[in-house]
Amino acid sequence: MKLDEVIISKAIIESYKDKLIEALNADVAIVGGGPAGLVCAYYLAKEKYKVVLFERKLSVGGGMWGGGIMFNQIVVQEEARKILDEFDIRTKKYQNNYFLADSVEAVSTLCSKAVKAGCRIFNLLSAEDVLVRNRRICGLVLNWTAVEMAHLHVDPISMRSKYVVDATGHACEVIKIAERKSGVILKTKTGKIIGEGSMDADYAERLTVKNTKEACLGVYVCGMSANAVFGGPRMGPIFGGMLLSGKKAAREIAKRIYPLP
Ligand code: 48F
Repeated sequence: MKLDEVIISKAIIESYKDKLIEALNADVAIVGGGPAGLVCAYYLAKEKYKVVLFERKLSVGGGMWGGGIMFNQIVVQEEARKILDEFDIRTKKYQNNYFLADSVEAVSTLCSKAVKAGCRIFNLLSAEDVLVRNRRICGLVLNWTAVEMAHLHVDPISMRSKYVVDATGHACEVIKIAERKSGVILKTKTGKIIGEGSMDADYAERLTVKNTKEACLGVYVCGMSANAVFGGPRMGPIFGGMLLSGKKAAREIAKRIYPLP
């Protein structure tokens, strides 16, 4: 049978439209498809919560692809290696408490498992604003990244969710928007974004997990954005804290939404 270009186009447009409409009401909307966001998405989707993830770039994976200085190997500590085991990502012991993984295997597997668990991932869509009702964040305002890049004057669309997760890494973009535009007081010491500090891998790894919590009503921070918002150093190319943080965010949010049967 001969292939018809118009049928190919219709198939893509119709199915994408259905997928996007379905995503406009979710339990959890995750912004950012780096390691923290993908892990959070996987654990929530596995428990059958309705999770959607919006990623600005063409590919998910954030800063994980490039390992350290583009050497595509990542390091994780013992505690986080268990998460890589759960995902079936192979690790190799370097020395006590230092395990190596191939960053390409890590990203592609985190992504594959999150999608297969039921998370809908939308790449090329950026969160440019939040929905706020009664000082609680209850959704996102989205636009095509291409619109943003070309500075086109095109209005966005909106989606609603019970919780939003800011997994945007160093930029902590969702919280930045919430702080700047919606006047919410953050649950930090100052009520504002504290900001990220210089490198201290050991402390930063522990703090990332501790800082993974609700930063303002309706928004959890996880991964590097947790340290950027609550204040904490950066950690460089060790990724255990990102994985542990994503898992913690999923667990905490699940407890607060509703118990599943
Ligand atoms: O930066 P990123 O990988 O965040 P993470 O999961 O992990 C941090 C590490 O990669 C590394 C580190 C630890 O070793 O310090 O930096 O916390 O992924 C964040 C993703 O969010 C996307 C961005 O393109 C990236 O893929 N992103 C950022 N802002 C937006 C966004 C936005 N407004 N809308 C959609 N996606």
